[in-house]
Amino acid sequence: MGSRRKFIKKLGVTLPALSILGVQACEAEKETKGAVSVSKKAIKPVVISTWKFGFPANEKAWETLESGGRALDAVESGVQVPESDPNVSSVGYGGLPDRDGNVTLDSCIMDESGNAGSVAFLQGIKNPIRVARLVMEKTPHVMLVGKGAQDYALSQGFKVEDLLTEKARKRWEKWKTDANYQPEINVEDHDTIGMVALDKNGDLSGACTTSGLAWKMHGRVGDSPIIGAALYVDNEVGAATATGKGEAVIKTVGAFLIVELMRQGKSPQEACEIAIQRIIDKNPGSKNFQVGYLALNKQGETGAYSIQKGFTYNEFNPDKKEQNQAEHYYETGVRTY
Ligand code: SD4
Repeated sequence: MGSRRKFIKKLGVTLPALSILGVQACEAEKETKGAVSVSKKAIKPVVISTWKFGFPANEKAWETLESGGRALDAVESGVQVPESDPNVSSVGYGGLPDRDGNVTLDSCIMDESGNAGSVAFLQGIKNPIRVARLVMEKTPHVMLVGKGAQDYALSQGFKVEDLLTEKARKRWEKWKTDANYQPEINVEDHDTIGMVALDKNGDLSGACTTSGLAWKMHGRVGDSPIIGAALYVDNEVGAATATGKGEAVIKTVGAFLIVELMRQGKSPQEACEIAIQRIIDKNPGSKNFQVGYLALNKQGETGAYSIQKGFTYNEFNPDKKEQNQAEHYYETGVRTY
C-alpha cells in the first residue's frame, strides 16, 4: 500500500467517498498534517440554469456563490430575476395565462440536507420561489397548492398582485380567436427556469419556477413544483433540473432518475442523455415536443441534453460565464452507456 493509500486509510474514508465530497485526495493530503481536515480549496462553485433568461439569473446567483454564500440562497435569489421580470412570459409576473386567463404558478426548491418546499397552482404572488422556501423552512409540509398556498403566502406578508400583464393578456386574447392548444417547442420566452448550484462549501441546492404551459387547462400543474420530476438534489451525489413538457418529465420522474444514474457512476452528461432516451422510449411515434435536462454533480461537472434543437443553458464557474446550446437527441441519436 503506497503512502497515499495509507493516508487515505487513516482518514477512514474510501477514495470514492473523498471524490464524492468533491475533494481531490491529493488536496486533502496536502492540507492534512496531524488533524484530519478536508480541504475546501478544491471546491469551485458552479451554477447552471435553463434558457436565455437564465443568464441574468446566473449573474444574480453568482454574487452569492462568489462571496462564499450558500447554494440555497444563490438559487433562490437567481430565479427571482425572471420571476420578477414582466418581459419573461413563462415565469412569475408576466407569465402567459391558462386558457381561462389565469396566471398560475408552480415552483419548488431543495437544499443540501434534502429539505424540500413547493407551491403549485399559486395565483397572485409574484415570487413563488420565496413561498416555496418558506413552506420548506417554516411548515411541517413539502407542498402547498392553490388557495391554501396563497393564504399561506399572505400570512407571511406577501401581497396579492395582478400578474397578468397587458402584453400577456393581448397574447391570450389572440390565442382565444382559434383556441388551438398546441404547446410550442422551444419558444425561448415560454419556458421554465431551473437552476442548480454547488457552493464553496461543497453543498448543492436547486430551484425551479414557472407559469407552466401557456393555455393549459385551469388547474393543470406541471413538473416544475414536483420534487423528483423537475428538480432533485442529493448532496452526496448531485442535482438535476428539467424544462419542457412537464407531463413527460413527471411520468419518468426525470430529475430523480438523473441523480440516481449519477449515483450509479454516470457522468452528468450521460445521465441527462439516458433520461431523455427514457422519454423517447416511452413516447414512440410522438416526439414533437421538447424536454431539456441539466445536471451537476458533487465534483462540479455538468451535463445538458434535450430532445429537440434549441435548448439554451447557462453555466458559470470561476473560469467561465457561458451561454451554450445543449446537444440534442435529433443531433446525436442514441448513445449507449
Ligand atoms: C411545465 N415544464 O409546466 C413546464 C413548462 C416548461 O417549456 O418548461 N415549458 O410543464
